[in-house]
Amino acid sequence: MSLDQKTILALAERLENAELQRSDIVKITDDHPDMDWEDAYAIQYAIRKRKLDRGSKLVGLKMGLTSFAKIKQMGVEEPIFGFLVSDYVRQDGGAIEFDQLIHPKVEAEIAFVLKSALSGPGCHVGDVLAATDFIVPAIEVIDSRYRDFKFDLKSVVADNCSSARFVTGGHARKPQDLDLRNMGIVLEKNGEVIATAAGAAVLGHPAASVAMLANMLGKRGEHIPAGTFVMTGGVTEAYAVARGDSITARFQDIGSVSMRFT
Ligand code: OOG
Ligand code: MG
Repeated sequence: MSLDQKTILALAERLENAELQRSDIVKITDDHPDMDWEDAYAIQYAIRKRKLDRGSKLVGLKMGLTSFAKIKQMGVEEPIFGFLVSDYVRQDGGAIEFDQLIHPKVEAEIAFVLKSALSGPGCHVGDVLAATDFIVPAIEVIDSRYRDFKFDLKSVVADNCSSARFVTGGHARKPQDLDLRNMGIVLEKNGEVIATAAGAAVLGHPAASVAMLANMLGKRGEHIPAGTFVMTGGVTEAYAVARGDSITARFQDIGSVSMRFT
């Protein structure tokens, strides 16, 4: 840790205010260039505590920057994780209030719901498949609190990995009934295809993303509890949306999810 507790809490407040007041800020490493990974996650956990203390419910976890498309788009090289709270949840086919967001982008993601807990180190794809209750499709709306989505890894970790909204739905399937590596995904905006991908876009196998999450949490003395909903990261690059846009993501074998920006 290079930052003291007071600074961690102040940065958490600054970032969460940027989210709640919909006003972007410059990346926090500009003021704190010596900030380390522990500081970055400490700020994220402080934002999580602020939300839970206010009555929000923790509803899942997410991995970010797990596909080559995302890594290339953002110019950063390592997967990261964040949390999902009830405030982010919207219904499948439902409205996303554009005015509550700064500069939203959408990404299609394969999500897992676990029936048993997972812990690292050494967690692998086999463990994840054995612990998975079912797989569902998701669309995540990311909305970096940083001006023009410009950040480095530590800044984006502190900002809860740009998390803003998500929708899940489709139809749940057991992992043994699916070919997760070859699962085709089509992302559409206003009825037009804007991106396509396969499950293997995420770390070679989307379950590898959940395993990596268990291993990253293991280093912190934490685990993924049974019942957790986990989004494994955007399979394609993220696409900017405007008010009035409709987004649909179609996933082979597990159905589709959609949202519209109003
Ligand atoms: C960071 C969020 C990454 C994903 O799925 O890769 C993420 C960002 O690109 O702003 O949610
Ligand atoms: Mg994402």
